[in-house]
Amino acid sequence: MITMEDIIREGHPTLRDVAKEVTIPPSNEDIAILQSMFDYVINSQDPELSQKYGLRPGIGLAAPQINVAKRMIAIHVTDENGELYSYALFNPKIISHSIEKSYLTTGEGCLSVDRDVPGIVPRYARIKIKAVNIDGEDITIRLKGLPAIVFQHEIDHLNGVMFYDHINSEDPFAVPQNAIAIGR
Ligand code: K2U
Ligand code: NI
Repeated sequence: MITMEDIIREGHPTLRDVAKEVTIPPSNEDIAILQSMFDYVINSQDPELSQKYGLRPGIGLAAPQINVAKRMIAIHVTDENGELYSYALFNPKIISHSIEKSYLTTGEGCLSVDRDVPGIVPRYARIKIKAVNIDGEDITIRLKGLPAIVFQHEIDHLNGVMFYDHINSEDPFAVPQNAIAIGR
């Protein structure tokens, strides 16, 4: 079971690596790793388990965050309309995106960052993702709102990008032109 001890923190070089594609069909080992990441995201959102095991609640997790430089992400998030987006994916890729941007009004955090980094994190408002699911099947997903933001945050981790890399250093609270504000 993944706990906070397994999650590496900023300064660890793996967080700045470009993660490697997972060979498809996935090995039993890669399937087990991805399942453990998905279990973390689910467990961390359970008040009892998160308290019992000291888990920081997460709506997403990327394999580099557990020091595995492979292209795997787990996401479990409900959007503003109460629709659940629950995925454990290999080799996710953004194949198209809107020009329009969006951002979380609260800013972003990260399980690998033990400090607040205030500021607007501009994201694409809408994205289309191709990936392979844990059963080895190709899938395509269209996303907007908070789920789109979470997927971009996790895919950034696969490319060695941290959320604060996107914050405008001159004016951290500058709102990107015509961007959509997303509440949590
Ligand atoms: O990758 C991670 O470190 C998990 C991140 C995911 C995240 C996605 C989008 C915006 C911010 C963070 C967080 O720890 S999950 C914590 C959280 C919970 C509810 C809403 C936003 C963030
Ligand atoms: Ni993160």
